[in-house]
Amino acid sequence: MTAAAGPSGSAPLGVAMIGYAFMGKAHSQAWRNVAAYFDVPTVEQRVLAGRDAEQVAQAAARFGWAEAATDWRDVIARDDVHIVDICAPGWLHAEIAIAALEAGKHVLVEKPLANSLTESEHMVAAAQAARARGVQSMVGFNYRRVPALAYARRLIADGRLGTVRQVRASYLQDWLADESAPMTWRLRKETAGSGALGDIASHVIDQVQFLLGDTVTDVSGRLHTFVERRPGPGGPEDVTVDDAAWATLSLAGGALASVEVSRVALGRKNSLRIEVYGSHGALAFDLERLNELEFLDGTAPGAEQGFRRIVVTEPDHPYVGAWWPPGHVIGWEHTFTHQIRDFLVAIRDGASPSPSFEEGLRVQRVLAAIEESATTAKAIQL
Ligand code: SOE
Repeated sequence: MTAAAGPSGSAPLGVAMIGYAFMGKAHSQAWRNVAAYFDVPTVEQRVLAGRDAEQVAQAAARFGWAEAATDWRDVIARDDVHIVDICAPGWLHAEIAIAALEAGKHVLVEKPLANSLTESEHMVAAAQAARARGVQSMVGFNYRRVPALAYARRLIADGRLGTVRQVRASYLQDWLADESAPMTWRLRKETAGSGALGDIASHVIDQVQFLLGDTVTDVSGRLHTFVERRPGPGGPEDVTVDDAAWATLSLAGGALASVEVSRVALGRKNSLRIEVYGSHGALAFDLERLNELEFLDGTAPGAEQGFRRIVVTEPDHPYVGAWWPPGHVIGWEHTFTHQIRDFLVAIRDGASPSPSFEEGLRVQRVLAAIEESATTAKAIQL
């Protein structure tokens, strides 16, 4: 076990990224631009790792990485690498994250934390041992860094909604609506762990717990696979994960949440919607209008009540003061820059970044309970 790797003096922190597909691309742009907008330690994008030598070299050149490598083990052994950002698929998270933490590297890992509870528990143990040596770790639930959602959390924490009673949350996509969409690693249980559940309900569950500052205690769930076979390279293959998932969640503070996620909701491309209803106010958010938050102040005179649209681009809204003047909107990719900003500030300050691996494990426990409830048709206590 190695103590936190750190550069000497004010030398830049060296970053390595493992994986260069969709999430690698999103994280790379954040590593490239974070220091231009936020006051963070200087970083250098030292090395990008992936299996295919030619493709990883091309991705490294395009995404701003100084070097490319084909073995992540060589990368985490390097003395000039202080941070490892894991954007590889979920079945690789545990092995890479644990090895990197043991080598003294700070670790950012894409969500969900892992594909199984056992792997997640091992990752938490490694993160706790590493934390004691000053080595930090974080899970990439990027929607926590949407300014409107971070602001919604602030309003809820400040009591502007009174007692939160009810949350309605959905995350709908349609990239699997077409029955001829081919098999991928995301549709096999052994590589993805689960389907829409782990991929997008994980975001929703994290968001519900984040917004309310609360934890799920009880779960009822249902899963469904609408398209059971899809074309593979050698002919049709069985889909072994869910296309859609539903759950009702009880939270320790007394609120109830409904969750609905799907990858076959025709016409919905990446639609994350969240509504929160309290005794004195309510909020609504829609990712397709991510600069906006609807807020209803239930204490206003009845004749004046109604949802008002807050454009979350004022300098005192979370994160946005670093970007453009009020009203100059930001996009989905900014959430990754904010995430890396928070991670780097925590590393600089020797603080534990959030969401921690423990918070990631809490989400995994809810996912596992939804699966168990779907199989047993019973509510599951956490
Ligand atoms: C695919 O469904 C996906 O890319 C998720 O894996 C991401 O976490 C989500 O932000 C967008 O959709």
